[in-house]
Amino acid sequence: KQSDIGIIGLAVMGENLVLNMAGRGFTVSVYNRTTEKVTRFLEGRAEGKTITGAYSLEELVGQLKRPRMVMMMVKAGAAVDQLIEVLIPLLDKGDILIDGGNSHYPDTMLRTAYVESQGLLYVGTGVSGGEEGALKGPSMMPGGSPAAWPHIRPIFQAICAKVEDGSPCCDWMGKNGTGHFVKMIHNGIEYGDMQIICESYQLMRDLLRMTADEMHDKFREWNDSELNSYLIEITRDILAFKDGDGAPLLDKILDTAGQKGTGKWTVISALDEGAPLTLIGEAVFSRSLSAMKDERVAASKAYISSRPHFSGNKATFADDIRKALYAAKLISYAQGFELMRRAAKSNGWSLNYGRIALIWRGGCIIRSVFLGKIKEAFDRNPALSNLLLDPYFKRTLEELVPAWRRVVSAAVTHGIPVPALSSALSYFDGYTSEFLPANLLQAQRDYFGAHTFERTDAPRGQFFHVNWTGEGGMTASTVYNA
Ligand code: NBP
Repeated sequence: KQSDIGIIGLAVMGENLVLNMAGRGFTVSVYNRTTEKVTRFLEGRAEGKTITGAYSLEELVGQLKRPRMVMMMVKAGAAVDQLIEVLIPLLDKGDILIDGGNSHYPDTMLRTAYVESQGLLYVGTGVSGGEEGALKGPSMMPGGSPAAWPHIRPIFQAICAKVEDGSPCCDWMGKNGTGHFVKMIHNGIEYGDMQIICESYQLMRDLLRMTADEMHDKFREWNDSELNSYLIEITRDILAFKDGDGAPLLDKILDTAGQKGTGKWTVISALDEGAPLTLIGEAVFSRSLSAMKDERVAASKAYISSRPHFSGNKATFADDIRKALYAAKLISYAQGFELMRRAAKSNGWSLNYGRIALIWRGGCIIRSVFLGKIKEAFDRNPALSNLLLDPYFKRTLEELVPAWRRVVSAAVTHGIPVPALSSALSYFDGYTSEFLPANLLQAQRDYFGAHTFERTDAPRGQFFHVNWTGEGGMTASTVYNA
């Protein structure tokens, strides 16, 4: 009997995804480069399930129904290209190659074109939710050769997470790199959400001097509010977790953050697209600053700070922090969706933003009740240019802004760093400003480089140059946007 799908790579993600598929009634063939892992898996967690082992790629391909579906769950990068090269000659026209790893979307764009040129179909799919998601139902973001979707759909939509009404957290994102692009944005948003939660925690810990148990209670309350989400939930539980000696384990964890690069990719993409993704940018830089532990320790001794004590009402301020956190979250998602809109335009993709919000509602790290609000915003207006213009966002932000300003002001006066909460507020103030100081910027550019400017009293698109010093000529630069 032939298998429905073949999986290459039996590390944490591959193994759990295979068990998920088998649990949903699919037959799966598995292969791993280090073949002992195949035997170990078959004799262990896979025992008695509809899972067949293969000890070579030829054997794996020979075990599959047609059109064959081969899914790679291996380390992103060179391993994927090597496997593609070996697999192409083993597959036939119309067979489907799927990359379920965290590949960078420009790589997936190139691979899709290459694999399609060989007569095969290619899918790059984001899989989010870590180990538990892979086993119980991840959020899945496939994109690539459109003809592959009807074939992979029954399996993907069966194994993925579901929202309360049963809608699957998996849908077709679009052509070539869209799946991995949307997964990258998901990871960037994850960086932002984590950062604003961490800043809120620091404000409670260092400004309000709250204990871990008190903060645990706050996060528990917050998780029952519109902030209800996986990341708030795990933060609540982390704050309650005690070490062997009964003290909070969190207090003993070194404050240097690691990163694997997907946040950085998101910010690079924002810079390429000219999208102001300020909050996620600050989240990435904050991890970098945190990693400079030794320098920070030395600098903390060099600059003896005289941070004033907080003298306001703690309970009210803690609630202000909740509001600031929610406001910044609204901004972060508005910025993230804005980046998607721009990248879609420059790559010729048509992304369905409401569908993306729905897919992230379950299974993944950023799952939250709030994503339902984004889905509703795009249902109201699929062509919405910026989430801040949606009536729900507008009403909510107007309500939150006073508390948000109080939190950022107090953080600044008390010397508590809040790069994400404050940069999001500056973005909000900039986005909602009719006048920014870029008139001066344009004057400076014209002054030193004859870059020209538009005038408020002349039609847009008409460019002027002025001989500011009387010494320069009247020749304008042709590179207006330099
Ligand atoms: P890893 O990223 O640790 O990759 C290990 C797997 O890749 C092993 O099966 C290994 O085989 C295989 N492999 C390597 Br390394 N080089 C290979 C090559 N040249 N040819 C064939 N196989 C090769 O596994 P993971 O943590 O399960 O993640 C899998 C993918 O899913 C990654 O792209 C990851 O970024 C992504 N992802 C991970 C998570 C997570 O929470 N871990 C979440 C979402 C997405 P071997 O046994 O022979 O060394």
